[in-house]
Amino acid sequence: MSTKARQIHLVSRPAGMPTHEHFETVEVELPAPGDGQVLVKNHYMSVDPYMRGRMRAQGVYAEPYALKQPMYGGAVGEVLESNAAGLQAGDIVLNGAAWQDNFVADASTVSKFTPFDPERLSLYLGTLGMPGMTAYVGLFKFGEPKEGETVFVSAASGAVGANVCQIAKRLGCRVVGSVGSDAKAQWLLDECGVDAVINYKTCGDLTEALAAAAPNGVDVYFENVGGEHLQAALNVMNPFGRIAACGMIASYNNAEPAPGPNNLMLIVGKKVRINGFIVFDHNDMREQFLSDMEAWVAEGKIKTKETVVEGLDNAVDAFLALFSGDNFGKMIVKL
Ligand code: NAP
Ligand code: FER
Repeated sequence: MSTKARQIHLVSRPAGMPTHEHFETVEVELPAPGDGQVLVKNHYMSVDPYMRGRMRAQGVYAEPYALKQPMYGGAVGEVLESNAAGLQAGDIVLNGAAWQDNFVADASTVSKFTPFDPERLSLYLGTLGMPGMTAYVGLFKFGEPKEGETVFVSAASGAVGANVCQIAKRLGCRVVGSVGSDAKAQWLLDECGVDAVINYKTCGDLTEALAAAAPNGVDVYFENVGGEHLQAALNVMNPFGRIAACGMIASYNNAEPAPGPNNLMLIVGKKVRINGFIVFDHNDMREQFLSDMEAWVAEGKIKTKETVVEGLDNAVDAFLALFSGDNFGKMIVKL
């Protein structure tokens, strides 16, 4: 029996903010799974900021998306048919075949897992998946916060940021977040125990707002945004501060490079350490991450927030929402 699949392809490379013209929905007929292959139906797919980088012709770390091919990324699905040892219909698998509702692939490209709560599969694309692990790796390996220190987090209510804030609180840090809406700020204060939150859209001068929110200075900056946020963080940073450079989303859609922060020399006098990192290089921490985070989520010690958009037809809009802040918490597409 053949199965149809719908896929979203990148058809041209955007220079600035992508629009629907850069994407196309394509229907294909899938072959029956061959030897060692599985047919999978995706239940949830992730949209993530890094996907914008893969739409460029030149990637730094990763291969660019090929034109007129399905894009890819994290997804959680269910095996419908298996021709592979160790997998059977009904198994839940993490896979890299986002932007498609159904797909056939070698069994080695999917990983079967046992969700801690089968009703909350999408958590494995957020707090219990790549973004949660990014928060964990970035904070522990590169931020190295100590009890009593101040941690500043930009895009603080997002998929990565909300986990950084809450892990840092668990470590006994003072946590200051920056977000783009009052509702996001209130959630961090009320539900996540964050000490102070700045709405960067309404706060006026960001350095002044940060200095007021972090009266003892900033010891660790978890960088998700770049630009003015990096400039303000450097201004308020304490000597021997650490910057975990996770991303700089404010610049991802720039057609031309934006001017840099004007105060980078502060890195020298303040002896600041800046560490860029990519989560995929740190699988050595995966087991520890999953056992800690599953326990913290199950015990309600880490709060999770998702924006769930329905249907593959809305996946492009879900992706674009990441750049206008229309997501609150992890952006998920339910297929
Ligand atoms: P997210 O925070 O869930 O969503 C993106 C958020 O960024 C938006 O909701 C918006 O929140 C904020 N934002 C967008 N444009 C902005 C701008 N111009 N200025 C300030 N804020 C802006 O996304 P995420 O998945 O957690 O990713 C967060 C960061 O981590 C990104 O930089 C991403 O590239 C990076 N990342 C890195 C790795 C790695 O391995 N290094 C892995 C995963 C993610 P507001 O409403 O608060 O503005
Ligand atoms: C991300 C932003 C950038 C990310 C990866 C990158 C996994 C990689 C950048 C590069 O290769 O230059 O959110 O997440």
